[in-house]
Amino acid sequence: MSDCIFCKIVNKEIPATVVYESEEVLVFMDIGPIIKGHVLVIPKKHYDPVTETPDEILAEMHLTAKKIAAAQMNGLGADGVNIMQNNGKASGQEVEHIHIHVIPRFNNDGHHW
Ligand code: DGP
Repeated sequence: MSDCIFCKIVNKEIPATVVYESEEVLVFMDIGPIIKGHVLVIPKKHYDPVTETPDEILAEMHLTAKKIAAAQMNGLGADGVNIMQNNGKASGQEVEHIHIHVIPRFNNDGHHW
């Protein structure tokens, strides 16, 4: 989609700090991290919301989120990880290109939802 900010990141029309990439998905640092290390997993192809996203894409996104979570816990030393995905303005979704937030959490990091 031409006016989608995440499609622009996929197409390298705007910069992002990419940390992982496969044929189907891209993982990059969130521009406004809740905690240092907060990343987003997106499909390279535009889908939204979750109910319109093919099962195989959701599977790849979630398996990628699992890999990132392992890296955050084993590499970054996170004590826990939030994995979340918003759908619709009522849920807090701002960017209408499906994405999974993967957020490392640390004991007493001070963040409360
Ligand atoms: P959500 O509220 O679930 O739609 O989350 C959207 C996230 O996308 C939010 O945490 C901030 C992030 N974001 C928005 N615009 C950009 C951008 O241009 N670059 C990057 N890296 N992240 C962005």
